[in-house]
Amino acid sequence: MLTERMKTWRHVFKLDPNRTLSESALEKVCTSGTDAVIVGGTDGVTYQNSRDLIERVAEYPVECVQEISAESAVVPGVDGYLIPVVLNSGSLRWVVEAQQRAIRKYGDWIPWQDVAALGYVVLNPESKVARLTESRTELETADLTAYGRLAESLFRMPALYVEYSGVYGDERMVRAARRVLENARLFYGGGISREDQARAMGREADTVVVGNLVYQNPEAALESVRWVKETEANGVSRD
Ligand code: 1GP
Repeated sequence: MLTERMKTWRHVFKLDPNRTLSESALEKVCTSGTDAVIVGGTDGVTYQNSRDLIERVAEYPVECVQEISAESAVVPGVDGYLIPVVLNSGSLRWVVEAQQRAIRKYGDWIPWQDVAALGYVVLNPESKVARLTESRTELETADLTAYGRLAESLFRMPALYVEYSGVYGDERMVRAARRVLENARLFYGGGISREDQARAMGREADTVVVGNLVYQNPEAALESVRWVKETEANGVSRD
């Protein structure tokens, strides 16, 4: 089950099919000791560029999952599929509509044991994903914790994803989400470029997602695996 395997993810890379990565950089990413590679992005994602990247990642022993942002880009035979549900979107399209359309199209072939929903809360108003999904990013900690409880206890989602895509986020927000989650996994992603950031979010989140850094500073991106994995998550002291 993908939801079971996700419980072992401490550090993951997110690779964008719409960006170029050399073979040697890809090899280093895939053999870095990261727990999984997520293939997905916000714009310019097509079936062709997704399949190309997934096939390249599949050459390595690392788990590869596709995050579905467009139903037309779904690649069969991947280890798993992550389905974003943008909880603070201003449009139903990103909460249930796109998902319903995709299930209507692929329903009979979906390997549900390898599918997991990610309950996103998008918090960087300048990010492409925030603009696309019309996310309501002006949130207080109480708003975020309510989304966390909604994701975990009402929708029974396996993960809450605190998404600051492109900028380093507010540690207080991530810590607040941490306190209310008991079963759902807490993903953090956004702007990690330095050791102190990787360790700080590694303390709050169960799973740390590193994206842009792979393209901006590949050596630091590789180091981020160790920074996160050496850090103990605060998960045990939830109150
Ligand atoms: C993006 O959360 C991921 O969806 C990672 O963010 O690209 O800013 O590292 P960055």
